[in-house]
Amino acid sequence: MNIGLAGLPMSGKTTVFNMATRATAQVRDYIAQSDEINNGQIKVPDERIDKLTAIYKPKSTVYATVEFTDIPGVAKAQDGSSGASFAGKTLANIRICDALGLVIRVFGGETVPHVHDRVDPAADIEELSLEFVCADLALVQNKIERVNKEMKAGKKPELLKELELMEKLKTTLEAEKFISSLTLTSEEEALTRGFRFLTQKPMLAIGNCSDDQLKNSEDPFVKKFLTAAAARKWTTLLIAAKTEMEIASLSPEEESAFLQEYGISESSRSRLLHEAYRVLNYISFFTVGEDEVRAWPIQRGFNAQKAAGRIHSDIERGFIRAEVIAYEPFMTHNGNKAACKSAGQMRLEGKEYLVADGDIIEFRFNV
Ligand SMILES: Nc1nc2c(ncn2[C@@H]2O[C@H](COP(=O)(O)OP(=O)(O)OP(=O)(O)O)[C@@H](O)[C@H]2O)c(=O)[nH]1
Ligand SMILES: [Mg+2]
Repeated sequence: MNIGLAGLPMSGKTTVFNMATRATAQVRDYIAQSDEINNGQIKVPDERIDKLTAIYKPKSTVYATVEFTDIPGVAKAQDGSSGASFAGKTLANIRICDALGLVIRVFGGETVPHVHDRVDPAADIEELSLEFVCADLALVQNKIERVNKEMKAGKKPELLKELELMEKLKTTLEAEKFISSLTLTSEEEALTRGFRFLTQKPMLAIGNCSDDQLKNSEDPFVKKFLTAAAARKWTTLLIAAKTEMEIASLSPEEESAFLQEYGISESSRSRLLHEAYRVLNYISFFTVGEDEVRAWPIQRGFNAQKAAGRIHSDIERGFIRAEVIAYEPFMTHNGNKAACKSAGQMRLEGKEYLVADGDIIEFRFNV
């Protein structure tokens, strides 16, 4: 799962990236035209995995991971306009991500330049949204033209369906609404998949603010950010990225001591990861054993066979059944499978079983 950090230049994307991944990528203090992309993997903290590890003492423990991509806010420079509209390359980089963390500037502009020489989170959100809408609209219009051409060569019912869908998307986008605001049938959903529409992606709006703003819910910029993001129905997260980036350079022990001292229960990194997981509608199932305790991230709604495919395509192909124990009873029996089984807590599930968050699973398969 890949989360793209996108936003206007100088909104703090690289700072958020460093904070999230404990990396030390170069942040900037001037508006530049660079297309350097940063990538980083980060494990998703999960105390259930910690507890399972304590029981099994396995040779290795594997947490679920999330990949962050820091996409620079490269503007269209060629036409000399002062607008921050994205270059095609930036859009292409955003398009390949599974979800977007939109980094919106909420912090002040005294020392750090802003592309438009102002700090206005609501206007930035509108600018970004419009940018995404226009990019998707261009794809839709293109597709409509192509389908129309094909229809001339011979009407086909499936083309008609596609055309109807594209017209629906066009109307939505022309009203500056996101494709994600539409309720699509699973057939329509499948038809849109290949396009990787920007306005169809799960979005998390990250308001990058100062320490003071973080503590002050009455701050006008914070309010503006929250209102504008709510109007778009986005999940929001306020982060003081610069401070958090500095904290992220501490060792994990120093970090937790620091957080405790400041009365912060959860670091922003961990909040960011949890929110990302939620926005993406991801859950984890677990496999346990003396060799390995491991979390496997899957989208909610995966059936047992599809979930098996996360581990190996052979297990998916040769799927026979899944032995499933829910997390809670598993822990009540101290992680003892035999005890769970005799207590009637182990279920034998078939291919179509919908995997639940925290399921401990052992797959039986034959290839
Ligand atoms: N005061 C303050 N400054 C910040 C904050 N976050 C980032 N900055 C500063 O803003 C400048 C730009 O930060 P970056 O993280 O490089 O911004 P970016 O969005 O990656 O910029 P581009 O890659 O050029 O699009 C740097 O000088 C940061 O130190 C913040 O929360 N508060
Ligand atoms: Mg950057």
